[in-house]
Amino acid sequence: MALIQRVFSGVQPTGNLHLGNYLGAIVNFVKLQESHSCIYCVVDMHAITVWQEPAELTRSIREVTSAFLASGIDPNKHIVFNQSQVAEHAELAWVFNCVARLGWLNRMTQFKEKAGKDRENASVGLYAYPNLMAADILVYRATHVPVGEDQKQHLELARDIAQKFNNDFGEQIRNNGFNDGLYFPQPEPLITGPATRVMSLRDGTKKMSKSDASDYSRINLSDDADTIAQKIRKAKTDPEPLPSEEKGLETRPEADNLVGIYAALAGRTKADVLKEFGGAQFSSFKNALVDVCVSRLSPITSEMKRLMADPGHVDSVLIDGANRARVIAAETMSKTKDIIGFIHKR
Ligand code: AQP
Repeated sequence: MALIQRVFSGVQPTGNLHLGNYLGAIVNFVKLQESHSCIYCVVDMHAITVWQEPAELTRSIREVTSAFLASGIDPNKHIVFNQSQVAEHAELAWVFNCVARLGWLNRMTQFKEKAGKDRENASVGLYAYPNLMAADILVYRATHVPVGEDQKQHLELARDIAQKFNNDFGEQIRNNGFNDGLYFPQPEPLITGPATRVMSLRDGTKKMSKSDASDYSRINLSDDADTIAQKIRKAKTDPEPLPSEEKGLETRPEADNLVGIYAALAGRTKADVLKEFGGAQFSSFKNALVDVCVSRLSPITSEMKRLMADPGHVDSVLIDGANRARVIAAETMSKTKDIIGFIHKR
């Protein structure tokens, strides 16, 4: 049985959707629509691994969906839905809880960072998060996963889980018609573009993140032009003018980050941007960065606003997408049950 080249990726509805999520993930989601069959998911079950105010969670699910649509994801040609509507994600995640090894999860750096010193008080869900992520991808037997750099380790774990499942159940997989013994594919991470790791505007060594306490650390997709301008003007820099070549950015994380953001937004390379701005002071470069950022983001922000004012429409997109996703997920789960040896209604 040939595998379809299928893309899956998700974004958590945890508020403060930012430029890093947009450049590191959503821009690539949009591009991949031309070449692949794509499934884009608002991963609300991942969101609740840390506390979410219920009303705020509902709003954030609609906000991420609106960002997908406003950025150019086509929910008719592809699938857009929220994870909790397709129960098979949780079902397969349980199977993977029994495939993945504790030692594998103990190595996950994101859990260590997020649980911090108060590890005993972290939810079990936060710890098992990578197994659910593997299930999200593999319940569609997806082959390609566009993500930012920070998700690389979780993707490797998903590949290990797929491989162990295929090894553990090799005989049953063959008996179920998969002659090569490969039921789950090894999903390939797609970490592409000049902004796979957008850094904080306040500290060029820290990732731009939804949970950073300072709103000045990130540009939110909901920020208006004045707010964007203010945040970029206040962004941390160093006293030197911009270098003319990329190697001059090596020890200057803030300069590197701003040049990378400019390049990604303008669809240019960093080298090309430095050819134009090499020798310039940050004040003039920041003005140009404000212009490109506002012109690129403001149509998205205003379309998001329009969509957010029509929650009935957004919800109907999610329900329709979930109905189509469920068909694929149910088929995978049914075969998975056959392979494991569970009795179930076909
Ligand atoms: N700074 C970033 N640069 C590039 N890509 C990024 N992504 C996140 N931050 C950056 C990518 O965005 C996609 C969706 O991320 P997510 O919502 O699933 O969760 P996250 O990685 O936990 O996002 P944050 O903003 O970093 O949240 P917190 O503060 O909770 O840790 C993913 O593809 C991710 O790689």
